Formats: sequence, C-alpha cells, structure tokens
Amino acid sequence: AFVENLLKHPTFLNNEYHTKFIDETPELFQFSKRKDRGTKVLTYIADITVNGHPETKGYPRLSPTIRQPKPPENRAEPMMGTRNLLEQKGPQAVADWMGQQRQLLITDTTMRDGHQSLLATRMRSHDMIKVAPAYAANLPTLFSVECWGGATFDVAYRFLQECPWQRLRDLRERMPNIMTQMLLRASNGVGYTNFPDNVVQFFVKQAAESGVDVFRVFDSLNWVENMRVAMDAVIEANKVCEGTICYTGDIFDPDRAKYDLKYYVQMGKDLKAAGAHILGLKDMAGLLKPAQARVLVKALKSEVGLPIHFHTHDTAGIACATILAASDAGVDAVDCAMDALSGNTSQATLGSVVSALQHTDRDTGLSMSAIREISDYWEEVRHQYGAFETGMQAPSSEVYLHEMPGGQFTNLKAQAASLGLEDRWPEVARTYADVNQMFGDIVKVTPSSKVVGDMALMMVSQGLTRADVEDPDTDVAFPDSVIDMMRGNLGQPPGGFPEAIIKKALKDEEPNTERPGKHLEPVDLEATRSSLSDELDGMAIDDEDLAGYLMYPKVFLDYMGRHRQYGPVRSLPTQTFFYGMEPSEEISAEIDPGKTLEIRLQAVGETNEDGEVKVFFELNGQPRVIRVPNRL
Ligand code: BTN
Ligand code: 3PY
Ligand code: ZN
Repeated sequence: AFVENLLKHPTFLNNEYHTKFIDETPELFQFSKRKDRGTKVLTYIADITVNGHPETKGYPRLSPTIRQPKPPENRAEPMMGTRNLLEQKGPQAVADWMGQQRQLLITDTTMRDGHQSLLATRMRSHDMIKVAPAYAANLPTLFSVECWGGATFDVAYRFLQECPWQRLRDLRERMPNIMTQMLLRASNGVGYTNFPDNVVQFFVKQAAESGVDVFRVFDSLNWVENMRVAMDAVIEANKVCEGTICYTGDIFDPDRAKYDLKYYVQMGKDLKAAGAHILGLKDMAGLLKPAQARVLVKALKSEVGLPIHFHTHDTAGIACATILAASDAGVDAVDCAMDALSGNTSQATLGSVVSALQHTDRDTGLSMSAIREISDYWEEVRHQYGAFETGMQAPSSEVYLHEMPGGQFTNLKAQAASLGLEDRWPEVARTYADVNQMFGDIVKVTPSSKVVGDMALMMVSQGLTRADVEDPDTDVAFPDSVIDMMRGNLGQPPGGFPEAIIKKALKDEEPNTERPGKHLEPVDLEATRSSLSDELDGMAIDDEDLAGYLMYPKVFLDYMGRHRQYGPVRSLPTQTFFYGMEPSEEISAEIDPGKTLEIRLQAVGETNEDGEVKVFFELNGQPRVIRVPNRL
C-alpha cells in the first residue's frame, strides 16, 4: 500500500521529492483512508465478530434466524398534520390551534425519552427510520414525535457510531406531516455545562434547519433568566418555543413550600413574558400526583393562558392516573411512549391513555389498531437491546423520597454498583435526598441531577453524613461538579444556594450569581471550523459537524476517527452492529440510497502468530478476506 501511495503522489510523479519527502508526507501512511466504504464496513463486522462490541460484552446475541423487526404497512398517504400547519402559518398558529382543540393531543416519546429511560439511550437510527413512515401514514394526528435532544445527541456519536444530525434529517424526511420535537437544556444545549451565547444560538439555528419543529426548553435550576438566549433563538428560527417548568416537590406539602402553586404560576407567567408559544410542564421524575395535577393544571391554564404540554414518568406507576387528572383539568397535550417502551422510568403507556379516553369528550381520535401495530414493531426492536435493559422489575414509590429523574435513576444505580455500593442502594437514595436539602432544595434534572448524584455517591463511599459535610471542622473533598455548581456555573436556584455550603465548597472564592453566559467569551466559529478542519486533514466541516464539535469536542473527534476506519456502520442491522455475524449468515446494508451491500460471512480463520485473524466474506458475490487483530 505504501508503494502504491508513493507512486500516485503528485510530488513523486513530478520528480520534486527529496530525501525528507517520505518523512514529511504523512498521508503516504494513511492506508485506511484509501479503503473503500465496503471494506471499512467489513472491517467493522470482522472486528466485532472476533472481539465483540465493548458495550454488549458478556451478553448473548439472539439467534441469527430471529425475524428482523418489520414495520407496519402504510394504510394511506400521509394526511396533513401539525407540521403542515407550522410550515404554512407559523408557531403562533400552532399554539392557537392547540388551544382550540377538544381532544387531548398526544406526543410520542418512544424515540427519545422512551429508550433514554429504559435502554440507556442506546436505540439506533436504523430502528427508528424504518418505522417513521408508519407514524406519518397511520398516526398523522399525533401532536408531535419527540425524537431528538437530551442524551440522544452525545450517545449517538459516543456509543452508536452515528451522526445525530443525519438521524434528524432522516426522520424529518420520513414524517413530513408530524412535528418533530427535541429536548433542549437551554444554555447547556445538549451538554452538561453552560455554553457561550453564540454557541447556543448556533446550535439552535442548526437544529431548526436540520429538522426540529418544537423545542422544549428547560433550565436545570428553573432559572428563566438563563433560558432566554435559547428561547430567543427558537423564536428567531420561527419554530415552536415550548418554555418549560420543571416540577419538583409537592404543591400540597407544607414542608416543601418553596415549590408551591404560587411559585409555578409565577414561573409560567415569566415564561410567557419571555415569549414561549406554549408552556411545558416537565415532571422529569414522575412526582406530580393526580390531585395535585388537577389543581396545578387548572391554575396554569387560567392564570398563564398558554396551551399546556405535560410530560411525566411512570416510575411510581401512577403516570396514567396523573395524565387523566390533568386531562380532566384541561391540559392540552401530554407525552406518552408506545406501549412496548412505556412504563417504569419511561412515559405512561400511549395505547392505554388513548383507550381510556375513547368515547369521552377528550377522545384523542388516534387509531388503536395503528398503535398496536407500531407497538408490536417496537417490541421486536426492544428484544435486540436486551444488553441495555436496566433490570427494573416494578414501579416504585421510592422515587418520592429521592426525586431522581427517569433517565438518572437506573444510571445512578449502575454507577453505585460499579463503586461496589450495590447493597447500599437505600442509603444512596436517602443520601441523594439529604444532598438535595443541603443544597437548598433544588430542581434535579440534567445537569443539576448529576451534581446531586456525584455528591451522594461521594458521601456514601466515604461514609460521610450531611452533618459531617456541614461541620466547618471536617475537611471535605467536594466533587468538581459540586464546586462548579457552587461557583454559579449552572446558574442560580430560587433563593440561591445556602451560604454555608458555598463557603464550605469554595472556601474564600466568591461565587458568580449572574447569568453564566454573561461572562463567557463568544467562540470564534470560523476559527474553530478551520482548526477543526486542519485537525482532520483538511476535511470540509459543515455547520452540523461544527455544532457537534462545539458541544462535545473529544466525543466528536473520537467519532470521526472511528468513522474513517469503519465507515457508514449506521446502516448495519442492530444485531450485526452489536454482535457481528455468524458463519453462513447473510445481511444487507443500504449504505447510500440505492447502494446496498450484500454481505455473507463465510468463515472465521485461526489466529496467526502475529495475533491476527482472517475473516472470510462474500461482498455482493465477490470473495473478500479481512484481517483484524484478535484482542481477546
Ligand atoms: C466505544 O465504546 O468507544 C465505541 C464503540 C466502538 C469501538 C470500536 S468497535 C470495533 C473495535 N472493537 C473494539 O473493542 N473497539 C473498537
Ligand atoms: C435530559 O435532559 O436528557 C432529560 O431527559 C431530562 O429529564
Ligand atoms: Zn423525561
């Protein structure tokens, strides 16, 4: 390969080379770059077949003869839906229309929060794209499909070796009539820290261009001041701005008076004044109970006057009851997940909510048979992700103690286990609640929930109690995330953080109580684009790549490195992506529209003395041999 490269090189051909030419021309050694995409994909399959995928190690694959998930037939041409209204008349018209509907509107969260909360966010685009046309054709009256944002963005690059932007474009194209919806952590974008204002603006503009219609914007401390930059960017892009309240505590509990009815109504009014088209009510842990929902929804409806979109989790098993109470009280739209990916830490069961409302004045009008067919598809998809199941067997009222968001609960359990604390989970849960009180009773949602979790794990593993931490005479090594939050880098909770804990974490350093973005220099976008291009050997960097890099520089670069080696692996079936292939198995992968690879694994050879294995394939009928290192 080296000689081939050398003979083709223009400097060599022009006789301009000198003795240092070889040393100074690194591209001569970049053999993998010259591999065609078919070879790259075979290299990936060979590697996974021999070495396994690091994410599914130790978990048995399903039999290769198991049926691939098959999406339902389209029953009709896609009827006009909310997306057409948005395109024709704009976001205010969507909000006005929403407020005039009698039926309860439904958002399907399966492709975002559903798998984020049940399968560690590991669902691949391949499995979503296949069923998107069935949503468009068979459920055209859904309010929206939540399919982007939250944790799905970095997990796509980090663990699934795919571009989140392409997922968005592919889904958008296949559901032209239904609004897509994303979860945006305001100034934290889809990351864990506050970004400079121009990065947030750039990200929102790109998300709107690539296909997001509804932006659910929330702040992890419920600080409206810190939501304006993101909200303004959504409004500027002419998309639906769902300014969102995060719900915590219990409006009926006098011990949690900080988060009473008045607090939420005032926040709703502030979001309306900040330009929200609709009001999101985000109950990320599933704490809102039916009686409280009745009171809260009524008050928000009458005192704020925006249409309300309610999101909750079924962690305690009560989400359907709360949704039906909210529906009675006049909530406009609610989030549900398709049956097969609902319940427990996920959303309420879509088919059950739809069924419960049939023949009532809030009948959703959605087709139960269309829902069943789509849910059957998701059930088959879910089987392929067994390695990521959390093992949660039943709903649990323990969530009222710790108040962990749906996505964090099982994650923190796994983190605790990895620290050897699996037997001490009840203690972790109690400590999480203590940390919340010690921090002044704050909203816990990404990223503030992660800070509380970090602190709780540190305390349990070091045997520290709240009293120990608060004792001025005990030295405490706070996690970095806690120090960062006390510095004011995630913004301010209502009433600020308690003085004593700031003092203990920061010692003599003064916290910043202004909006973090106010003190962050704008990023020079064009300079960043050109240095990123240099780092990637002159590759053209488009706005999607740049926005991805700005959110997660290292994750993006690692993704690009693997992409160069393995090519378009997003098009592989999920079984193959996670487990490789078995001898005589055949698959096909459409790597571009109309360009399909037919791949058959013939045999896997012995490992030679260099530690390499020959893997024998047929690619579109032609024999191919790929060598990969045996790393086991
Ligand atoms: C990651 O966890 O870094 C992403 C998964 C991709 C890692 C690739 S997959 C083929 C090869 N085998 C490994 O064990 N690692 C790489
Ligand atoms: C996220 O930010 O990813 C969430 O789902 C918060 O609830
Ligand atoms: Zn959620």
